[in-house]
Amino acid sequence: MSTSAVLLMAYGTPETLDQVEPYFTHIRGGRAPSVEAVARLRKRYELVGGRTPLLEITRNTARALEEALNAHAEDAGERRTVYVGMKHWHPYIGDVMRMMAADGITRVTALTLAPHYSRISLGGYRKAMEDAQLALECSFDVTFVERWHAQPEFIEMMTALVRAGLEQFDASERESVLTVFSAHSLPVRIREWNDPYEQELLESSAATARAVGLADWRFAWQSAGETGEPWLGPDILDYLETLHAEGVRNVLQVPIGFVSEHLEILWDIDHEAKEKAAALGMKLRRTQLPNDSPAMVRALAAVIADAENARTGH
Ligand code: FEC
Repeated sequence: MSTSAVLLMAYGTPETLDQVEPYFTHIRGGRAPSVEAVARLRKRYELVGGRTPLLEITRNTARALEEALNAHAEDAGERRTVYVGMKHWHPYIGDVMRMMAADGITRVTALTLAPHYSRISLGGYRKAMEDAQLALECSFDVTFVERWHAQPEFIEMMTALVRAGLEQFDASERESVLTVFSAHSLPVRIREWNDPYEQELLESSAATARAVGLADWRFAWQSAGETGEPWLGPDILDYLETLHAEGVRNVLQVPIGFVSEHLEILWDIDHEAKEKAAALGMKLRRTQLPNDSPAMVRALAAVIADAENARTGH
């Protein structure tokens, strides 16, 4: 058995409605949310069917990625396992790293299902790994991929998704569709430490828009939290009003900051944004998510190959 492995990480999602409260508490770093906030969040999970497919998608992606990485392995010693670890719910990154240590893994390439870096989000995944190593009193040889938004295979995949997304509009509407890229908002204070998150999102959005050949495109934020501090804007719900005032009636939303279907897609876009657009007399459609598609697996395999070549100097 190989002593090298891949750790594929994602946000984490509660599997039952009763898990919503402890999950929310974990997201808030252990601070209990108010009863009302829990009830509001529980309602959102209820309205998307009780749970989201994030863990299942991540597991399917890991399986397909493992197959792709091992396609040319000549013996068991070269085969690599792809482990799945979550930041805010089971299977927690720390628990999975304990399992990896027990399996005799010593070298890890760690990759997150979030292509753009910010200290708040990617930094949190890195910290979970560091904390696990301290608790386990062991030191893996870790190659941590901080960002992969500029990976050519990622841009190619997004380009194909935008082209397919535009097909959802009638031929007569297509000329007038405005493409709006979006990502999870973060507190405005990230600007105080020159966090690259905004810049990286604009880079991947611009590269995709260029490849599709879009004459005009925009960027808006989504899913801001209610923490009492200002978050990056404009929020897509307000921005739809701005676009309406400009005369825009057809919008393709491209949630480029996300790669899997989960609450921020199934509720925030499919319910909130679509309802807001409909109330304004606008038509809003979104691109499909990469999920566990072959294009996604190709992109992740390319990211891993580049990271490992950089480590070994090839
Ligand atoms: O499907 C699911 O069950 C999981 C959906 C989910 C994803 C996700 C991704 C990101 N978040 C990011 C940042 C923050 C910050 C806070 C925050 C809060 C929440 C809450 C829920 C939630 N997030 Fe999330 N996020 C998902 C779900 N997120 C639920 C709590 C209720 C709410 O605010 O709506 C604020 C923390 C605080 O209160 O102190 C900050 C970022 C991402 C994208 C990167 C990634 O996927 O890791 C950034 C999926």
